[in-house]
Amino acid sequence: MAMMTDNLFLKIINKQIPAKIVYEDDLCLAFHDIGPKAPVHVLIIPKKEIPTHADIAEDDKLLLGHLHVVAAKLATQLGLSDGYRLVINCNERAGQTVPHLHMHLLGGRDMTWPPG
Ligand code: D5M
Repeated sequence: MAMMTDNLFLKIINKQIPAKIVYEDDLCLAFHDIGPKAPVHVLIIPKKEIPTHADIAEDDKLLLGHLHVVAAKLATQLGLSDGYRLVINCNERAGQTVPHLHMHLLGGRDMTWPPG
């Protein structure tokens, strides 16, 4: 699927469209994916507008670390202590469809490797 031209996730951050939010703070938001690929599939996004992983800058180090801390806490809260996967798709060839950096937190089933 092609990358959207519209930043849908900014609309979720600004509460212009609904989402099943599981965590929010000043820096990030986490909500259930609308098309879950596992029993648990949550997206963790920065509130800062960063289109893709390739756009991460030196100044974003603390923010990116924060997203990982939130992901680890959510994984525990959502019952994924036996295993989970974090995925960031970067650009269309890797499957990114929404032009706002997002980390997929997937779990609740056995995973295969390598991913498709
Ligand atoms: O992942 C983009 C993900 O965003 C994909 O798994 C579907 C999800 N998505 C799209 N629209 C919504 C809304 N409105 N709510 C929740 N989740 C949504 P990518 O890595 O870009 O393919």
